[in-house]
Amino acid sequence: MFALTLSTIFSALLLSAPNVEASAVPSAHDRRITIGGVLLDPSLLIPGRSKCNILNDINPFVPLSCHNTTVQNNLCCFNAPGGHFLQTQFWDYNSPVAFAGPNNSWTIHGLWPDRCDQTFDQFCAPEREVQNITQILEFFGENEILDYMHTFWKDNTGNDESFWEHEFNKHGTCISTLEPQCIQNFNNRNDVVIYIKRTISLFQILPTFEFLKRKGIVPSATQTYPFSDIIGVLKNATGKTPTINCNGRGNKFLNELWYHFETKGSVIDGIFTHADADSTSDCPDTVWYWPKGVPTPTPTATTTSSAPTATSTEDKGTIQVFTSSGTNVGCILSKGTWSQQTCATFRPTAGSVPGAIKFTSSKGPCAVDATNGTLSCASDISVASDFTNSTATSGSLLAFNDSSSFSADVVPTGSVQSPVFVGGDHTQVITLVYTRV
Ligand SMILES: *C1O[C@H](CO)[C@@H](O)[C@H](O)[C@H]1NC(C)=O
Ligand SMILES: *[C@@H]1O[C@H](CO)[C@@H](O)[C@H](O)[C@H]1NC(C)=O
Ligand SMILES: *[C@@H]1O[C@H](CO)[C@@H](O)[C@H](O)[C@H]1NC(C)=O
Ligand SMILES: *[C@@H]1O[C@H](CO)[C@@H](O)[C@H](O)[C@H]1NC(C)=O
Ligand SMILES: *[C@@H]1O[C@H](CO)[C@@H](O)[C@H](O)[C@H]1NC(C)=O
Ligand SMILES: *[C@@H]1O[C@H](CO)[C@@H](O)[C@H](O)[C@H]1NC(C)=O
Ligand SMILES: *[C@@H]1O[C@H](CO)[C@@H](O)[C@H](O)[C@H]1NC(C)=O
Repeated sequence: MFALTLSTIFSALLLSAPNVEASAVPSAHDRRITIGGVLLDPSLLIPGRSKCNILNDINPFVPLSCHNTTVQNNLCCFNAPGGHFLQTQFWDYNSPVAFAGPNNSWTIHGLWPDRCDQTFDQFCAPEREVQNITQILEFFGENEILDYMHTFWKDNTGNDESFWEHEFNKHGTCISTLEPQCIQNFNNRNDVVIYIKRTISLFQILPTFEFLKRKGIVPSATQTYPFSDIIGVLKNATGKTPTINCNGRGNKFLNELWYHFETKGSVIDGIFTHADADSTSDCPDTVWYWPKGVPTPTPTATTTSSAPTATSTEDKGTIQVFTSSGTNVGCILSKGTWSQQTCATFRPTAGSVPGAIKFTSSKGPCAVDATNGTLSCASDISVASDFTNSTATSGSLLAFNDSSSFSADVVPTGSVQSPVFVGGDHTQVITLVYTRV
């Protein structure tokens, strides 16, 4: 009775809703209204309910998250302190094609709750962290969602499962309305499924590739775009300005996009409203929207050339460091440490097995220390370690012992040098990309 009435109201509120069959109408507990919203695919129905009075979500006197003027006591029905949400997306032009996702779609990064003051919490509940998202989804029979995630929620080093775990463990555990005591029928970690489905359903109403394409902005290796056009189109599509981050040479390549929201009620079954950004874009006035699967220009190439990397007779290059968010932060110094200082030059030579490579810097051969697992290059190293690589569009993604995850304790700034460990056990998980110069 209740549900029927509400579905009717909500269907009426959904803008540009196509003719919808009854079965595709979301239940009252899965309603979600956004500007330009579309009805959800039935496979995105949320396996859980909040304990909130759903009428609160449409009550104009109930505040939006981050807009309350009095203290809100029920944080199961009001997102706080993380009340500003970001649905974050990647344009992984720079990743190995197999890990970059479809060439005609941006891919999902995650759903992040920021505080209302531009800061954010992370890893809020170690006891709720999971290492089995694939099993959880399989347990719930969500094989379609799993397939979808392997297409659209891509880790740029190929470790999709650990990327999803990272997103839930770091960000999902900080959403107050998603805590187990807030879920009416909490069971078998349906909080994880809810996080995933809410993220995907927001992503689906934010088809960045389509938004841009409709205005004639498509990936190109020959033409740059005014950044104001890109941001203008996306602002027109959602009513609010997103945050866009660029990377690559000259920081000119579109790479990441954050759409901002505030909420009424729970992330489980409340309302998401587009919101102003809490951070500014870092792109220059003119940007590349570079096609996936096409090598980026070499440093000497002119901006109109898309010529692939020239093969020099004497191979040498830098080892660039990418953080788990896909951002290029500094590179490896000649001693093998990570820093934001001037990059060292490395010379690759054939490894001891086919497909492997070794590196030497000005300090000497590079090897992984057998006792503590750190990377170092020094003249007293007699045997350089073998690394393997997968060919990326603009370099080689390095792996040691079959893992492309490396890690460090801190992201270095200024003159700080962070030791680099093999494997992803330290706080800052990074990937290393050899880039020929
Ligand atoms: C990485 O591997 C590819 C294919 O195995 C190879 O062509 C390329 O030269 C390698 N990169 C380096 C730096 O050796
Ligand atoms: C809004 O609610 C949160 C959560 O109760 C509280 O911490 C914050 O102080 C409130 N803001 C205002 C302006 O009262
Ligand atoms: C994506 O790849 C397909 C197949 O290679 C190609 O036909 C299509 O033009 C590409 N689309 C874009 C947007 O680059
Ligand atoms: C996943 O891991 C969690 C926490 O370790 C556990 O409670 C849950 O039973 C596991 N689920 C499945 C389907 O394996
Ligand atoms: C955004 O919409 C306004 C108003 O319709 C229009 O004038 C403007 O050209 C649009 N901007 C872009 C970049 O599409
Ligand atoms: C790792 O071991 C090497 C060789 O003993 C040492 O030089 C280096 O400082 C160690 N690094 C760390 C981070 O412990
Ligand atoms: C390589 O990985 C395996 C399994 O993960 C591990 O047992 C082994 O110690 C690693 N080898 C080195 C040299 O790190």
